[in-house]
Amino acid sequence: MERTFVMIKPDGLQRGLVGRIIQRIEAKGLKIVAMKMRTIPTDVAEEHYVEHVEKPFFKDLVGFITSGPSVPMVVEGKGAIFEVRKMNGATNPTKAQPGTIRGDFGLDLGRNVIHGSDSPESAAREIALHFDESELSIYTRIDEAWLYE
Ligand code: IDP
Ligand code: MG
Repeated sequence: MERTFVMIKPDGLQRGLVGRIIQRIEAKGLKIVAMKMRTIPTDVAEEHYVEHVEKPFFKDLVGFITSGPSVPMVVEGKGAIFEVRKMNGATNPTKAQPGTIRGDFGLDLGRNVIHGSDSPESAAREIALHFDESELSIYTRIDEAWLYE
């Protein structure tokens, strides 16, 4: 089953949104197979956002993402990568639709509450960067038969 890397950013945690965000992921039918709370070290943040290394906002982005605890997770399900991106909404919360996490909970481009991988390649890279294989739990959710054929 498809997997994606999702992370509630430090603003989401500080603002007490962790529970509501996890609730949306669970209610969608997506399965959380790994989750922890961790302040992301600078070298990991730089590697995570390596595609943006030349951008003017890179330093601020890394500074922000390492500024306090985040909640990284691995989420599994049919079309998980696309479904999470859709639930997260547009990168800029002022452009994100109501009903999306960023549209409902954010106001600032740099503080947009949540991250989701943008492709299968990014998902595999980000999962390996933030988790050891041993941290993933393989299990069947009791509602799975009611989610998919
Ligand atoms: P994404 O998170 O929707 O995939 P990306 O373009 O990959 O968006 O950018 C990564 C993160 O960098 C965004 O989530 C946002 O927090 C931040 N970011 C993107 N563009 C800007 C910008 O122009 N100024 C400041 N921060 C930005
Ligand atoms: Mg991105």
